[in-house]
Amino acid sequence: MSNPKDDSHWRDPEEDYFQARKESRMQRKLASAKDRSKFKKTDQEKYLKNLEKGHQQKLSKQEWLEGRVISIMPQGVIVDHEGERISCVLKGLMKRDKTQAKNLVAVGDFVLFERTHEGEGIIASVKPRRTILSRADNLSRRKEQLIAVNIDQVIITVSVVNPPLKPPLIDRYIIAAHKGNMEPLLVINKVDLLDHAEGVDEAFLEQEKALYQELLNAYAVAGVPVISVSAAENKGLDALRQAMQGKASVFSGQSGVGKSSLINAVTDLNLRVGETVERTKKGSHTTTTTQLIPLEFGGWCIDTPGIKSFGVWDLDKNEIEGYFPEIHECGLDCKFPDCTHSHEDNCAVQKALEEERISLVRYISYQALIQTINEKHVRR
Ligand SMILES: Nc1nc2c(ncn2[C@@H]2O[C@H](COP(=O)(O)OP(=O)(O)O)[C@@H](O)[C@H]2O)c(=O)[nH]1
Ligand SMILES: [Mg+2]
Ligand SMILES: [Zn+2]
Repeated sequence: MSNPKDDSHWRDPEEDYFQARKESRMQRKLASAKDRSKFKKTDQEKYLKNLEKGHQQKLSKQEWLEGRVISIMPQGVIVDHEGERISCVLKGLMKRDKTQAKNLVAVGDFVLFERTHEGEGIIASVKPRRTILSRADNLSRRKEQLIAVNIDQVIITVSVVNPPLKPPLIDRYIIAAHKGNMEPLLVINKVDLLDHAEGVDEAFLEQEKALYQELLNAYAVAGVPVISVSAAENKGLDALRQAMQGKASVFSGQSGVGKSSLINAVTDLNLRVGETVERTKKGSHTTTTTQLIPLEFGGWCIDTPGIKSFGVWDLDKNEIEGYFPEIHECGLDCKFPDCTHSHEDNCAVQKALEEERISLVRYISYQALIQTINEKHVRR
């Protein structure tokens, strides 16, 4: 975690723009103040004195306080300042900065703010973000949506049986974590259901068990840590706590996998469980908001409301193989340097698949990602 007290990197989004405008305005005012035809001498001195005072006030930068954005609510941006909750608005000029119109501030941001009233303030600047978890905007896929920033690890939460494992989604989250400069951690929840699930088809259960085993092997090979847990039966929770200690983690994954249940189980919190997407006449919305929660054993965590689909923001076809290190490594032995590992002769990846040195699940997810990007390019 970077030190929030180190203010050498604070960026004022208005500074350059503001400074340039202000200087030229000041020069004009000084010039007109010096114009004897407009001012009597005493007025002139008074004016220059005031001007100087104003300038010094600007330099002293009032009383800036540091804080961290813990949630973004309709009524304001909630900032944690030494344990106190401050409801903040954004300084007007920040809002006009069109280049970052979306997500001017995000959960996890370190900000400088000015206190206006008891429990209220105005955010003036945002510290550069160390890590970013984002996704492609649901509708357009042309916009980046920030989920959380300055987070150390993405806890990719999945469940077995209900809802069942979805490997391609796991891989998309892993890529998003790496791209955003974070560590991925795969948490497989509801393992109790593998032993005794009621009303579940036997064949489906066997298939799910086999997939579960394959994922354990596949991610060991791919270098992604995996923890198997059961929030219902308190299994694996110590290992999860240990992995979260002293870090900021974001729980990501489909709704219903047990993110809120797991956070409740490792902390003494009481987040609402079973919260699903609500459908209204105006469309659907989730009742929960993304929130940064301080952990009593050290660190922070974020529970995210259900996301129906997850697309990796700004993913280039050429970088995909790099996120599948086991495929990339095998691919070095293919006959053709531009081998797509799909139909070519002497493809080392195909050979490794046959010999089960590469997981079929990871391979399918790799090909699916390439396919999605190919389709996107055709549509454009
Ligand atoms: N069998 C079983 N059910 C669980 C487990 N963890 C959570 N659930 C149930 O799964 C449902 C969804 O849990 P929730 O925490 O709201 O999931 P979220 O949408 O990811 O936050 C709830 O009905 C939970 O009781 C578990 O380890 N085993
Ligand atoms: Mg939840
Ligand atoms: Zn190949």
